[in-house]
Amino acid sequence: PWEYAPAPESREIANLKPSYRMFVDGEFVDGGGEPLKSINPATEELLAEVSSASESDVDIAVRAARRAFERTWSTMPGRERAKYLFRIARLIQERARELAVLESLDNGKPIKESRDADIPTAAAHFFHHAGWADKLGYAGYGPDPRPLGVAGQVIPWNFPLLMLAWKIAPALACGNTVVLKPAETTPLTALVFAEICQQAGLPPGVVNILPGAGDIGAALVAHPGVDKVAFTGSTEVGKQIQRSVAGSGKKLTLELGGKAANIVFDDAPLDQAVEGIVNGIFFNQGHVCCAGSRLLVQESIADELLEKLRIRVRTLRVGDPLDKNTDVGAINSAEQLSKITELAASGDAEGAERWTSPCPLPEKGFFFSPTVFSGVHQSMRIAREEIFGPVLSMLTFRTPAEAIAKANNTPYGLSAGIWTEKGSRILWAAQQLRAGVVWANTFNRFDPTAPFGGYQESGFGREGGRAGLEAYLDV
Ligand code: TXE
Repeated sequence: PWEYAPAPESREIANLKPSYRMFVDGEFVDGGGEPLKSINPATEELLAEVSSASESDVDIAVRAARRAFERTWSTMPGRERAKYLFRIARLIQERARELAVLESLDNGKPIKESRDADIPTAAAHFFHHAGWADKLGYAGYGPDPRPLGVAGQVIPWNFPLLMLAWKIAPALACGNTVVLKPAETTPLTALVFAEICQQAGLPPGVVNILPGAGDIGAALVAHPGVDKVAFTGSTEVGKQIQRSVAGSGKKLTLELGGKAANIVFDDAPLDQAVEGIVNGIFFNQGHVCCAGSRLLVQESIADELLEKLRIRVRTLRVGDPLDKNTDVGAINSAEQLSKITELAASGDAEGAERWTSPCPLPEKGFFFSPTVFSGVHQSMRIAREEIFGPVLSMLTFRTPAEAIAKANNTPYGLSAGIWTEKGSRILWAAQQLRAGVVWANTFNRFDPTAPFGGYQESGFGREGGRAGLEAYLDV
């Protein structure tokens, strides 16, 4: 086993403090809620105490955001707003190492992912939207699209800083102000982002960060001073939020769960497909809303592909998130670990064949072995429910039409993948698949210029690109 031996300097690099405060109206202040304890999921050690908001803090923050909207941010020319966004992007780059280590400590994700994916993509999001701030008249929404007002934003724990960037960058570019609630298990990088806002000289109240649990998220989205609600998280909470804002006139976007199909045809380049399958389900421990959690393989190549896949998964190193060679880090919380364990057990009970990676797991911390289920049928829970962990369910198909029918047999519709040499089949499948994103001969690729979002119970609205601006403009 790779023993977890956190380099003492990791806390220093992350500039970890024993306690963090919430950020309201340009100041770090104590909240009226019960403080949160942020745990390192790889060691179960306490990282920091984080002051959390009460309902009256939500009110104070929304009022601060309203004042900032009316007095400074919405009346400022777009080219001036752009300068702040560029500054924020540059500061994320300058503090990238600190942010990456802190993200891995707080979330459990491998450092190579926070270093190469989360933090640079968050910076890219601010660069991209800085470029829009003075060009909104060319976005295709008329010459003078207006901001909506105060955005109440609630984000999950799987990509803490990146989800913040997806939410805050477009909101600010369009002239809105923000009150954002990070997830209760991963508030730390959001509070470093608040420092970055101060460093960038952002006017007070434009960005407010309120750590707290679900009740604070509920109070935020229900607050009458909020004009726009943006949520990423579970489908269950998304439905509650949709009910809560119904009839209020608030604009709403929801980015919820998924159960994506990754479809491999018999003419696919198999070694390349194996890399895409592994990346599709084991990236970020499978805590990815668009994870390729259902592998659909053409029957004639199923045995060969499964063998290649097992050989590849054997090489994945599971363990210390701060080790640069780690491929699969820690599960974010004990709750998520028990959800994954329970769903995987249902796969055994329903007759699927479980194969797990032989890589030993660290003794402490929340870890789950990379797992591949074969012999999976569509009726099984592991084929229908979002597991949100490193668990792949393999099904087979005979014809392209059957592949599409199985891929679409889900209440979700966030993403899909297709592996084939045939360009015509890619175009056909992309039209047939009910998914917001379809990747061809690749998986889990993100870019701020590309709109991301779902169909059906995966939510509605798009984030990124020109389409993403629509959520923050009165067009
Ligand atoms: O999600 P929640 P959880 C899925 C995934 C996972 C499951 C449960 O399947 O296993 O959801 O995760 C805040 N009003 N996804 O329990 O509860 C909460 O504080 C307003 C998919 O963590 O939805 C947090 O900030 N806000 C997903 C955020 O919502 C509320 C990412 C997400 O937490 C609230 C995460 C309420 N009533 C989980 N209750 C994705 N789409 O990527 C909670 N929150």
